[in-house]
Amino acid sequence: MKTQKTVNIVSGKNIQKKYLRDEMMPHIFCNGCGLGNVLDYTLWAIEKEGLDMEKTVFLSGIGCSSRIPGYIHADAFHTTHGRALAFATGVKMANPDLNVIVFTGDGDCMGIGGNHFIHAVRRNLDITVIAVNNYIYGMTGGQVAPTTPEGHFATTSPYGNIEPPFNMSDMAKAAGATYVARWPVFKPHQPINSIREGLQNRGFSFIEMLSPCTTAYGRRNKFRKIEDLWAHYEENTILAEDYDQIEKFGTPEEREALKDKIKIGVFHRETRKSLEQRYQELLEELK
Ligand SMILES: Cc1ncc(C[n+]2csc(CCOP(=O)(O)OP(=O)(O)O)c2C)c(N)n1
Repeated sequence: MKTQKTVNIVSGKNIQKKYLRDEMMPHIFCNGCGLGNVLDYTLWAIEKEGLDMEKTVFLSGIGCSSRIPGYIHADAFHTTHGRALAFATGVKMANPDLNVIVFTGDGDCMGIGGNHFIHAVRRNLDITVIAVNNYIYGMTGGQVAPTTPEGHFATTSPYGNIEPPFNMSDMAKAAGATYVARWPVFKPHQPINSIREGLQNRGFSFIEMLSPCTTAYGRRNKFRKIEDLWAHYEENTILAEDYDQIEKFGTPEEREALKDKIKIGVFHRETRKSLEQRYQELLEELK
């Protein structure tokens, strides 16, 4: 059961007062980083859904993105690298009434945490995972990640990455997530709506946020100015429906122009019993 209280939306700046821990400021995020936006959008989604913060717990692994729960005035587990989903499984199974929200990075989720990820998804645990994809290991200074695009530069790929990257949302869908969406951070409404849908979904919800890392990724990849990196996301993302239309009906030039484009949107919605629902049913049956 999702626990909700009466929705009484607070106005603009008050959202920060209501949900953020003053004592944690100033935050650690660099200028031009998208993590503040991810945090803001999550708070708006929580506010609009009227989630009871006494019944909400945040978990994260290790990385810049995994620092997000530390700023929120709520219970949280800052766990070990890649293991947030293992801890989240324990929290949700032990106390199915809690709203469980996980923040993870592309390295945390798809690198060291890859195995935990596919199994948590397969089980359709009722949690909302906000995976921040910045194409790099940000916190440790810019090593290549499992999501770094081919040819892009990192401290450990100084001549360009020669490995094909994982597509996080495709992985989530293939492993069995019941809600999957990807959005860049430069606009608020679609990510907020997706986080809301994720919170409503009784199952594994995966929201991939494409977020610029100016310090570790941008300056190594010819985006020396913050605005250039943000513009890159705006220019190179395309709604999945539009992509598919062009692929089917576009001219050869239009199809060629799709080559480096990143699909965004809601990729998957499905209704399937969650792990703790099935577990409760089994307990009833065995009684
Ligand atoms: C077991 C273990 N291995 C390695 C590290 C070092 N480490 C800390 S953060 C990090 C990368 C995090 O990258 P990502 O999940 O993409 O998060 P970002 O900082 O980019 O948000 C690594 C390798 C660690 N803390 N623990």
